[in-house]
Amino acid sequence: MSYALEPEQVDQYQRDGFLFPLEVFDNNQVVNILEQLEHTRTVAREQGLESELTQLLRTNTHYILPFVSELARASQLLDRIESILGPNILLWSAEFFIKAAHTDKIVSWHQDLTYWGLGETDEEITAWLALSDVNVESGCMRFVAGSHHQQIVPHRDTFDAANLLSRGQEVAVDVEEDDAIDVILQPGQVSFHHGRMFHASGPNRSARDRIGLAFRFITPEVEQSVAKRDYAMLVRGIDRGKKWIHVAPPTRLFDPAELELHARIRQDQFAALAEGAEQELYTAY
Ligand SMILES: O=C(O)CCC(=O)C(=O)O
Repeated sequence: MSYALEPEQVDQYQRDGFLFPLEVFDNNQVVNILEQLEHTRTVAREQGLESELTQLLRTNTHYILPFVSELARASQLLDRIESILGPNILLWSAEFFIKAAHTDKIVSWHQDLTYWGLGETDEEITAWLALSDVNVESGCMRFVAGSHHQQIVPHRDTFDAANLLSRGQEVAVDVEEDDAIDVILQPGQVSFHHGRMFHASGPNRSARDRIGLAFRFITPEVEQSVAKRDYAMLVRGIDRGKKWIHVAPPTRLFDPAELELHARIRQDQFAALAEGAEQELYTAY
């Protein structure tokens, strides 16, 4: 069975820079994913990794959490990604965006590609998986339709501690907030967005955690132009190029060698993320 997008959905993505809601995982699968996340927390506690857990969950989780790398390879997800990126697909990052119940944490207006060193490419797409009810009250993302047709606009760093982004970065241009679209998702649904999409999200005023898992897919043609080297996991097709260091899926939760590699990757990618920053970054993206 193919989960490929309809041509009209591809057109819609090209026109608007986003597409949602896509029914990707069912309720049982969501329950299973949340159990795996809970198990991850338990094991982190047992292994003395609790203080690092927020950071570990925020960046490149596909290199250390087997269930995340498996989810990324689900045909329900990849068939749809292939409709946009073509047959050869790399997973560059997988990141949990968790806003605890009644929290002021926000994400300011930004374009993802600004600090990744991947240029202005059209060959990067985020698939954001909702693992809880994601709505205005719980701090859903907001998109500005068509904003991906612009190049990367100047951003300024705010280093606001309430911001989930590394530099509290925000676009230094006016955003037509009244025209923004609320990305309301049920658990198991996914939204796609383009790497130059203007997007943001507000605080979680609800009584439950708002949990999202963002997968960043690229094609092998995308290039890292700031960091000396960069890494990705081939999840479909082939990559005959030499632009990416391929990393195999993790073998078990928090394997010491895989944790070491995860730290090295983060350090290598840091050059791109930190370029031009005037303060230390407090999260990775
Ligand atoms: O989860 C959020 O609220 C923001 C996520 C985001 O900015 C992204 O996935 O690019």
